Amino acid sequence: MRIFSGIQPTGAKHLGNYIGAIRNYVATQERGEAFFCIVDLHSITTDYEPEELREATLSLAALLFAAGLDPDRSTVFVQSHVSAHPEAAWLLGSVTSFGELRRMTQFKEKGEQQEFVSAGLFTYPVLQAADILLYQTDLVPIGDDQRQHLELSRNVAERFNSRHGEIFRLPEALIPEVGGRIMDLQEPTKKMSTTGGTPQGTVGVLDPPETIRKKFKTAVTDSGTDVRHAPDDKPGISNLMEILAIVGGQELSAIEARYDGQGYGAFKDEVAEAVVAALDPIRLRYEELRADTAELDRLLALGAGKAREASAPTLERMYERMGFVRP
Ligand code: AQP
Repeated sequence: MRIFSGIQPTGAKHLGNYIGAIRNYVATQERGEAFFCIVDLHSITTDYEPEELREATLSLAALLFAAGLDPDRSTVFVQSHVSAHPEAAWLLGSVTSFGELRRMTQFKEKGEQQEFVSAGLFTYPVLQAADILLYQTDLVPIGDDQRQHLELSRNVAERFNSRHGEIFRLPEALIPEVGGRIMDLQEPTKKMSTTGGTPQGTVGVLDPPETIRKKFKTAVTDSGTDVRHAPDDKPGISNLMEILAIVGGQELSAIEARYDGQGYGAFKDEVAEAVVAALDPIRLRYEELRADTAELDRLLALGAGKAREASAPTLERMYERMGFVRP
């Protein structure tokens, strides 16, 4: 089975990225041939600083290895190192309609936050479809916010297959039932986010323990005192319960039963400690790995080589089927 997912080197990765995506990269690498891509070409679709992009790319590579991606098992690589991605995106643009891109909620939401709305922000989902389809992907571990983009990738693949003959496998999303959309701790009706969240409500994967504890202590809770999973009525508590369920390996019903009649205080402390226990070893490993830039360069060069080899046959078939004269 082929597994693929991409993650942007923008800003500090947060607990939502960890629970919704990175944790599941680590779990799925056991299930088949896995490709994890640091999608730097996606990061230039909104305002960014070139120097920060360079640092964020290496930092994210170190974080992915620190979280448990095994370079002997998984192919971890940088998108811009594999030119098949933008080439395939251009070709797929011919089977993607303006109308379907205009319907993408992420484009609408991010477009509203930008003074300058780039063409790249609009065509971003086509590049994402290319990322996924080039690897004949079966499974895409992602958070719930990427559901619509994955659906678009499937539609684009189907359209290409019906116009030019079967080339692409249709990928399935793997979205966690619990933890697929971690919410901001200060505004629990909004998802935890790099660009749209509150600083105090966004827990960084690399935050030191004291910062994590403070963020949970000040997390917004709901009226009442019962620890109950009811996302519509109690978004704050339900979000904290989902975090504990995932990082602490507990059932939501067991958490409800254990805190029956006890109020919020001890519960919030337990969530904070479970998150510290999950993230602190990652932060410590990250610091070691990030210090060795030469080793990171070596691992990324290895990943790029494997990714070029795996994606080349599909790109070649696309060109042939579309009628291009090949050199
Ligand atoms: N709040 C979240 N809960 C669960 N999963 C999430 N993901 C993102 N936010 C949450 C998942 O993380 C993966 C990588 O996302 P990305 O490359 O889009 O990284 P990002 O831009 O840093 O993520 P954000 O926070 O979503 O940025 P904004 O809001 O600025 O676009 C994806 O699989 C995503 O689903």
